[in-house]
Amino acid sequence: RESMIQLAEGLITGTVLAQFDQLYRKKPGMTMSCARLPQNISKNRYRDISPYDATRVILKSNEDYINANYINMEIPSSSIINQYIACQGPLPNTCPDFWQMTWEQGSSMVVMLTTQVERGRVKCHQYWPEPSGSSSYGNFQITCHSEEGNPAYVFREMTLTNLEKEESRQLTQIQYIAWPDHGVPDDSSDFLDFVCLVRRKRAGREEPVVVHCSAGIGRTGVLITMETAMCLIECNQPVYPLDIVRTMRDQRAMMIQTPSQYRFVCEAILKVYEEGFIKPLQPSLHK
Ligand code: PTR
Ligand code: PTR
Repeated sequence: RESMIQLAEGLITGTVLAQFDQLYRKKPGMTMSCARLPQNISKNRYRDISPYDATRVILKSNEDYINANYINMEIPSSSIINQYIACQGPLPNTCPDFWQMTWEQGSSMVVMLTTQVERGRVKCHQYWPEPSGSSSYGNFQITCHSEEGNPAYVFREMTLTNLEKEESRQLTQIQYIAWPDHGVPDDSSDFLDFVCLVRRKRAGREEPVVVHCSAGIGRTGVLITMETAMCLIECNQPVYPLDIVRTMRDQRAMMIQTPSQYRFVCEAILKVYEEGFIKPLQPSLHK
């Protein structure tokens, strides 16, 4: 309750945004050398977005590089640690790496927060086949069984097969489509519904959820912040959004890109707290 009053006041007086502006975008002392190796340059979508060496996801092959970081968000006074892999939207030449990572990390859920093309610019390569189709990406075959959705998001059910091991896994991909990069979602209720969906789908899974947008920092950071805040509210813990952002940036640089994204997520957190948005999941816990 205290932390929520602080947040509400901070939004009015502007201190919330001022603190966000002052926070480091990259944790001091963290290196990002692997991203700059000559053989890895073509595997980065953006020149200015690199993963920390210390927390990067390492592929189990000679060419072990992918632009992705582990992000672990611990919920104090509970046994919950929400695990994520935050990564860039796959490029044509990194689709096999993306599926290899997803396979090796045991993930069965991919959250996508971009569309393939925004304002005429390619933001993410389509790394899956059309519904009822199959495609191969290196050692992996993906079959897409179904696709359904509404104007805000799309659900796809897929099978991921490791062709070498002849093993398969079911995988769900949820794509949020109403959210341009550097911007905020068109509608905060749709967005909160979407985050609740991610939470429900995650329930009972230990493995990291793979989250990506185009660069894997702005929108990905907003989603992880929101899910973390929802968890904290459910567990009756104080919510300090700036601490959440710092914890994320200690694991992947630049998480949450713009002040307006930060403001959006802070307002959404207040909305969840005040309106009990997550009631269907955990009735009366935060009353
Ligand atoms: N620093 C960015 C760049 O590398 O060009 C600037 C940029 C701005 C990049 C916006 C992409 C942007 O997305 P869009 O043009 O689709 O808004
Ligand atoms: N060079 C780009 C820029 O600074 O605009 C990199 C970039 C692109 C950063 C997209 C963030 C972006 O948004 P998101 O992480 O939400 O895809």
